[in-house]
Amino acid sequence: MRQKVRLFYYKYRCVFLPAVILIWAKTCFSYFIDFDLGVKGWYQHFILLINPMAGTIFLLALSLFAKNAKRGHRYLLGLYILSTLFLYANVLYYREFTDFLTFSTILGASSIFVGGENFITGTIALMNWYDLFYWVDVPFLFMLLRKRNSPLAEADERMFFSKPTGRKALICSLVIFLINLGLAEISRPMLLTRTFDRNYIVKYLGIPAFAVYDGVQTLKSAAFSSVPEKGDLEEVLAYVSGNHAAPNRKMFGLAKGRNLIMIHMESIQQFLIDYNYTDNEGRQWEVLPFLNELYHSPDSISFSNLFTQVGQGKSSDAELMMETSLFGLHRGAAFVKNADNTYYALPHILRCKAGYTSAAFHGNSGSFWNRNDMYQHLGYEYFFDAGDFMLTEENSTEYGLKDKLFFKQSVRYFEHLQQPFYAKFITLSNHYPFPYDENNDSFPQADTSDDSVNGYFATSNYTDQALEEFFNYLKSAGIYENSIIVLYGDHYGISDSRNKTLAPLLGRDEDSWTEFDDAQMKRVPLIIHIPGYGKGFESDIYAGQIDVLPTLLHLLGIDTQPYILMGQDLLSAGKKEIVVFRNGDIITPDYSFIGDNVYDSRTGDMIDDDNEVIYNEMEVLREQAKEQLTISDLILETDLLHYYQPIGLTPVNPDDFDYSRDFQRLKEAAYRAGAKNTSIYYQNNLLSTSILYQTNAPEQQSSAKP
Ligand code: GP9
Ligand code: MN
Repeated sequence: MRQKVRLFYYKYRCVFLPAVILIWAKTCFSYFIDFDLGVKGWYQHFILLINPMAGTIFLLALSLFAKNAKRGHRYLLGLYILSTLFLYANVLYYREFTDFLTFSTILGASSIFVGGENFITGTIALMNWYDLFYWVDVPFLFMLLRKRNSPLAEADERMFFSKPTGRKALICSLVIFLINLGLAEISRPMLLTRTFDRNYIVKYLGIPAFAVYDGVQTLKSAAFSSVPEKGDLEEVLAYVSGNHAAPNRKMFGLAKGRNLIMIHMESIQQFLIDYNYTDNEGRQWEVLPFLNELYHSPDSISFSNLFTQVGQGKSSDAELMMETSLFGLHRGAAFVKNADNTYYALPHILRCKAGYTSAAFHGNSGSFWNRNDMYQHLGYEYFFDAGDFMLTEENSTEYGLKDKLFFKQSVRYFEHLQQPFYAKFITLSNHYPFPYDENNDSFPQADTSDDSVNGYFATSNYTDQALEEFFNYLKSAGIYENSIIVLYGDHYGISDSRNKTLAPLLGRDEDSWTEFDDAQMKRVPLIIHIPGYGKGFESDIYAGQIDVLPTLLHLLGIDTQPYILMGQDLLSAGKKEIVVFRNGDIITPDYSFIGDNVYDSRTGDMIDDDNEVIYNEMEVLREQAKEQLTISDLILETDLLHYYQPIGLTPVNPDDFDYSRDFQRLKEAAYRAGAKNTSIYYQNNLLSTSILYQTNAPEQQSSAKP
């Protein structure tokens, strides 16, 4: 027997097989350590273990076709490093986004990672010490392949690096893939045709197969994305009119004619509302004292069950939903992929229907998420980005100007807007990895094993302080009373993979934490603050960001019937209580359909899967959700709004807005208005109101560019 083994070894020793085994082992390591794929039972575990095989053999087998072993070894090493790099990039991406890399994300990366510095520091923050495991074998393989006269190299020369072996390896990978696919189909029928969730494809077929699948999908959408087919517009219009929820008469026009100030609060989650952090000495720290007061104010309509529905486009998806009532894409970001589409968005509707001036303010570079392009198409007349502010090393973070300075420096431009205006402010200090800021350390760091969880409360509190300062300014400059101020959290700060670390701080046991709990964490605050209203309330309606636009338009007295919107007015009696996530999961006040499982929304208990009545009922709702997502995708992918002009609106002309001349254009508008000038600056007798702005920011000596 020993002899036989020896003979076998001498005959088949080669570099190819250990290379395959090592990549397989690293992938399995990542499945268990880094990715949370929701694998259940021995059958799914078995599939998980075999799924990296086919793709790995296929890729590395390409090196076997080389002319000779020497060249083949070089190719093998190259492909080996490529596989490792691809796996590792997915690991890092997953740690932040709980998702896998897609071609669209990779292609759109330049707009996300402007300024290499953001990218490098953000990436380093995602690394762990045990990541060495992903790379430690590469130098060994390199050394092994350099030894040209080793027995391994000799065997490779003799029989492995040849076309017939290459062909055999490819066939072998194909057979393994078919077996893998067959086993996967048994566990999850129509895996490739039906799924909305990337997790499933990786769980059943592995990362390389997912990359191929995603590549095919991307090519398909590139090839078929141009124009709507006959009947598409009718289908969409029929859906929209069937989905329309008539406005609540008592609320319609409640804020008519007021300035609209929208505040996009980076990474603020609903669980922070009324939350106190308790430190090791037992002291309580209220994270959001100002927002809590605002949330419970009699002038506020606040929502306790409003969920973020963003996809890979994160912040930009939240903006898209808030301003167009369309969902982000299944893959990539519409802000990047569909920036040149026609939109009838909030700034444009307000301009056409009620003469509003519109401006967006953000302390990061305008190219991030391709905002400078997209905003023109959304109809923003002005966009003040990092280039319009004074950024110093001291007053900015990785993503741009710190919130307190951002609001303060914005005033210089803000006060020149003609009223009524729609102004949007996007905060950024509370962005992952929530770094400790020694200049702003009035709130303690939490004490868990994860630095980003530890910093989250302090950076959220910093944003809260910045908001309070901004509100104080609005009051002292006389803008507050005549405005409606809308604040929303854009998406999670603490990603699913970190929720278990957070659990004890929420009084929860990390071991009992489930995917249902992850879904609950997708609640974000929405506060509609109408100074002087006095009849505010907290609504517990189940809804999502997609529903905000029709709500706001109705409050501003604008009929939404002519528009193509996916959401429904949150204040309407006809609002359906269903939250649709981008991956097709749904939540209703009664049940939550997360992945393959249905949960009781009130208790979090999983419903037995032999309870056909509930499963069938939820399956029907999921189909409806899927229809809504498909309609929204169709609109974006075919640029459908280009073929539909709602009554009372003309299409946006993006070339009207030259953001490089914002300040001059503001002054030109003031000049044109003459005595009818309605800007705050004009009303303040041509004196800047900046002087009224009080901030305790230690970095405040920096000021806006003249
Ligand atoms: C930065 C910002 C962050 O400009 O809006 O976007 P996100 O990473 O949250 O999608
Ligand atoms: Mn964001």
